[in-house]
Amino acid sequence: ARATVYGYPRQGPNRELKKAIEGFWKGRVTADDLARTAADLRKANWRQLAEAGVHEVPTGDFSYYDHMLDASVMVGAVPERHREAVEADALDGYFAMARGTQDVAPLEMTKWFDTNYHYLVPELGPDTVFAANPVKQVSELKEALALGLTARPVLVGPVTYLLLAKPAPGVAADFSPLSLLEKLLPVYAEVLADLRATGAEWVQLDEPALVQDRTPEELEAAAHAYRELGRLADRPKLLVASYFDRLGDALPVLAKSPVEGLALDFTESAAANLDSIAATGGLPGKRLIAGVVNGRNIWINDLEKSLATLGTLLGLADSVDVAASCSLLHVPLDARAERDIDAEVLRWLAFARQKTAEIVTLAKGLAQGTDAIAGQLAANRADLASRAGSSLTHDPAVRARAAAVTEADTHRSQPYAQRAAVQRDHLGLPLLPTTTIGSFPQTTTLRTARADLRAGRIDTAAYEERVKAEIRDVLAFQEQAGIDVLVHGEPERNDMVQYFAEQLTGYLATQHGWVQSYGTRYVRPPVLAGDISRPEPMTVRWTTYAQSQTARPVKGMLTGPVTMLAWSFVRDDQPLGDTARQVALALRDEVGDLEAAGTPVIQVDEPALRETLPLRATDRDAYLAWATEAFRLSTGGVRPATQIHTHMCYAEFGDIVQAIDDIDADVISLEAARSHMQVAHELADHGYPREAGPGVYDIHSPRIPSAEEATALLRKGLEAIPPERLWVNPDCGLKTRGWPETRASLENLVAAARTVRQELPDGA
Ligand code: THG
Ligand code: ZN
Repeated sequence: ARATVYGYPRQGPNRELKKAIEGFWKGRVTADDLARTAADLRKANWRQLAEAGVHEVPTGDFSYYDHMLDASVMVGAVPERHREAVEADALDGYFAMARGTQDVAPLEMTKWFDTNYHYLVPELGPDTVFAANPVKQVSELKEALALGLTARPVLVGPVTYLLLAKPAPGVAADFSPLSLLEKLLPVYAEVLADLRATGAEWVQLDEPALVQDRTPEELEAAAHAYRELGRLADRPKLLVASYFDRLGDALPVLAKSPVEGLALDFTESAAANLDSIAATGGLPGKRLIAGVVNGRNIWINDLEKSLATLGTLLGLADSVDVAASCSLLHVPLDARAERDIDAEVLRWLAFARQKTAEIVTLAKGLAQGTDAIAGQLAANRADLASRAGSSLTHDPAVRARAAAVTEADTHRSQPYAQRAAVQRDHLGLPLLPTTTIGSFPQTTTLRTARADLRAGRIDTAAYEERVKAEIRDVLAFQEQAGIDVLVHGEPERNDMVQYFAEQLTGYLATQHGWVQSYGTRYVRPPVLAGDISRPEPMTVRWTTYAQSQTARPVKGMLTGPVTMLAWSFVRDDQPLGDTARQVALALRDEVGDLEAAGTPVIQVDEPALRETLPLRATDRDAYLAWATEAFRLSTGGVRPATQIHTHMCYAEFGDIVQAIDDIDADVISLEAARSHMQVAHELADHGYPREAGPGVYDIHSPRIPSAEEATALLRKGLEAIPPERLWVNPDCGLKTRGWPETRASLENLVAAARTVRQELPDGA
């Protein structure tokens, strides 16, 4: 048995890659210096893997921005609008595709399966002409071979590449990129031949799209693709990798194909994948790579359990190698870099470096027997016992409270129609009330103040004075602009998950735990490590301070339980629904305290509700059941007069309209400006009975929408949602925007609301 990985964090121990690329964009780093930094990082990663005992290192997984974008470049799928830039300069053209330029839009970005990584969506059409461009893959393979290592190039597989693509602008929406398979395969054949010629014995083709529900036609396309690639005379051995879920119906397809190896996820889907392998009569003659170490969470492996799985697999394939379930791109680099995490708790955590060591240990145990790894097994057993027995992971009070939750706790005391009338009287808002999503621009003054506080240059009192001054400014602007429901602007928050994680018991924050979100942007997901409780109110001071400064209603702002889970590393020792319930109860306390302090409107944001939807349709109902229950539990305890808002973004909502209904929020604001109010119609078609604010200002762009534009969008919104139930708001929070465009845009938004109010029959 050999140890291997599919991919490694790209950024470097101090995010050197981010700094070099952003420096290049600003003209402060030359293309040569960027290339040197990148090559040094790749070399350091390979050395680290090899020294840890990995037998076969990945190449081609590295990226300046995104591996799907790299795949588009490799097959020559450059959109028409970027061709000039790419021909003028390959690197500038690459970044033009990623980020756009003054004149051309970038490729669209979307989430990579159910991870927090985002990829750039290939744009294809019937006229797309593919052409092989293997230079990046070939040169990175040469670099690794030059170090004397055994290396396996990793490519996005042709089927996944096409299944994740979308019709280019101007191409019919029903165009199926998969229809291009016949044209794409010769390009892959050429790349494979070049990699073989360069010295690759094996090449890995990643096909994670095959773990999603696939039609018989799509499975036939996969069978065809690997029959054709298998038939090539001049090629390396092929390893088809799947991850993030079970292969299901795709497993027999790949098992019967001529590829020499398969890689499967044996973490959460171990039982299902084992059954499928047994049901197809094993994988005789094939190399199996068993992903037994979770590649997308940060807990140490249960080595004995993994060895048992590996032992079962031994008889089912020609050879069994050990890996993480997916690329280690999705976890931070090194847990040993953390200085603020308790030493006992640190032993429960495995980031990329620690996972690599686990993979090597398991491969050794499988090859030489458990005696060869007796020391590691004993240490692992002790660390697992420490975690299982810790008071952090088992707080009896939290558990008792979660167990005592009743059905009634998850429902408002009055049905929507009744409480809506109470809220109308209580709030006295005009028709088409205006509001914002929550955050206002995070000024440099604020960031400086936070840095000064951390560095001890100012004390807490001085910092809080600056936050209060900012709140006063934000309120004064909103009053002057004529906004109806105000927010305090969230100047005290760094990140909408981290801010709460830092204040909840049971949650750990990391110092260096960066994970790539997209391009050069990284997040540090906090760790849901133990039972969650709220030692004291988290937001009440700021919200009540804001309310004390204005006569208009101020909205309290919280992050919902599902998003807290989605943007954190979650516990693997209890069902997600249990963790969600604990977080929901902590939030319920906060909601109750806000209400008691006189907050008339409370918003609980769930931007991630759609993104955590399971990949397989059969798993979705169970997810939506606990997710919607957690939201209702966090908000269900308030009086009828208290208005609960929520906000969702980053997603197409069509397939979760029922869940949006089931969370029973009184008002929802949604991203809609770019989809021209389509979401308003989706809600209306569903018969959504509550109030909604489809965004009329696209905050993802520095463009200022004119009052006329916002007016037109509102009129469109009114075609779907009646005036008693339509709110007027931007698409999303304003923290990434500057003040000048925020000011102008919100003034236009209020003007639009006033214009459209006048057009209403009763001239409100
Ligand atoms: N918070 C968290 N997770 C998220 C988002 C978030 N996941 C989904 C989505 N939003 C991802 N979007 C972004 C947007 C900006 C940045 C990262 C992810 C970003 N990061 C800074 C950087 O890399 O320079 C670092 C931020 C920091 O210092 O914490 O700009 O909103 N949790
Ligand atoms: Zn948003």
